[in-house]
Amino acid sequence: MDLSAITKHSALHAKPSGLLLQYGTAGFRMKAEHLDHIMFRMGLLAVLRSKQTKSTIGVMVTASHNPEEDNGVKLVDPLGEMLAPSWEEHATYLANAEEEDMQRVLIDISEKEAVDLQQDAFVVIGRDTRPSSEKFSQSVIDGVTVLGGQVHDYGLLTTPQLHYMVCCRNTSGQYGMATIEGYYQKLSRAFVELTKQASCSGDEYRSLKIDCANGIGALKLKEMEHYFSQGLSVQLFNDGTKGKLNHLCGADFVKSHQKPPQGMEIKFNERCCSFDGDADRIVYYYCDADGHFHLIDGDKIATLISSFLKELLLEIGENLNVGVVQTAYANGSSTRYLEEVMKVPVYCTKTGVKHLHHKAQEFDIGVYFEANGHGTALFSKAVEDKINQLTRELEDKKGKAAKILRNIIDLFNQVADRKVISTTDAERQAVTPPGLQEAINDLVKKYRLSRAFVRPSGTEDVIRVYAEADSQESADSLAHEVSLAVFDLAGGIGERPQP
Ligand code: G16
Repeated sequence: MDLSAITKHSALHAKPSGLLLQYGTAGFRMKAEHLDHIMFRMGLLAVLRSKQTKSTIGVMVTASHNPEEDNGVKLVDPLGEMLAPSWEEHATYLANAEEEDMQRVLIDISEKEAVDLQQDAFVVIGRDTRPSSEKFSQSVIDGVTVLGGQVHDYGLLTTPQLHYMVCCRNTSGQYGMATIEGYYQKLSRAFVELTKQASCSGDEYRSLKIDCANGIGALKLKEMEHYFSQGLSVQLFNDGTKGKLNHLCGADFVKSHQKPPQGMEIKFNERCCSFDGDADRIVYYYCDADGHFHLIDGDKIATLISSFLKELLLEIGENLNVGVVQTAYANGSSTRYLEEVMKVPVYCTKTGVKHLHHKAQEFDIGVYFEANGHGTALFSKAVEDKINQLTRELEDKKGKAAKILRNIIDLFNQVADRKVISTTDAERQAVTPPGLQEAINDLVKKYRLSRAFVRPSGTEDVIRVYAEADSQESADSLAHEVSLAVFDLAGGIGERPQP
């Protein structure tokens, strides 16, 4: 390692003094103006991780659902999964090192993780459409090159596309071609095949209105559209030509306001969906004949996917171990339905795709979704091999079900001072400050079929309050009462929460 070069380059990406940041739910996130040093340092860290794993590592520059002024960065591990927890700690350690300690911290991490510094390193980079993202990618590249790593900059990419590229490169192309073309071809082929096998064929089933959150999803869908046009015609909204990223649109807005995004009129029977800023969340919705809005969020998507998979498995006569993983945000009735009607075991983990993904890997088929629309289904290698074999052996209805499963496997991209409040039990119980959980318990008792919890966000400087009850009115009122309890007991700042 050329330590003097690191010191010199690091000074060009100097850390604002006193700024302490933590690798959170999805990497580092905050106002873009404070992040340049983090980008450079994550370039350095990606090189160490690449040397240690002898694999390609991904770096994604994005702040996803956060406002346009924010930015962020996350590292992607060799099989397209989120960074390993011990390396998240190293990321925080390196992010907070003072300039004069940079060399020592890098050596420290290398020693702890037995990194062979002579090993080659390769890092791939993607970025979203935020105004600050291009410059930040350059800072990541500076970090990678100063440590002697090689870089491939994919430029503008969605987060799932970057995960895909990393996985392809580390499986010598077995998962697919590590190009944007390869991504479009793999997914579109599986999708078009599936639509050919589908029993419903009317035009209304083959058109979709898509709210792209004024983000990268719009650019990528425009590139991809002609690959799948045989199976689906799409109409794009909030495509970034005028509105601001994630402003009054996108999956987070639609999910939390339970209404359509700005700029999209929905007629009865039209199918609609929203992405978030880096296109790794999706929620669907429609309006019924009375004009009422209906949301198909992550909970419902997980239920639909697992029911469909169970039907197909029944058809081919395979009794596989299917499990669903949710977070505390999952609506209680979706959990009850899955467990009691579908007879599928349901597990609850902490918020963050990394936690759900990890748990889902324990099953033959693990379906995981956060209510906010992040998720996928994971198929174990043994199941994938079995389904490939059945696709060749089975005929008629069974053969058709096996082929549908085969295409589903290809279609699902499988890769995949608020701290005053601390939580336990997969974030469903507040441990501190004292008295808060008791106050929430008392409030919950006042409403029928209700549940509520609070947790510090890992991506924004806010406390999230979740409430459910037997009517919208009761849920809103419970949420308000819980936010007042948080405000009073956890030292809220600014105005008291309004109903
Ligand atoms: C990220 C994570 C998600 C998480 C969300 C909100 O999503 O990847 O797993 O649900 O943040 O997290 P929190 O409630 O801790 O702020 P995204 O789409 O912003 O990358």
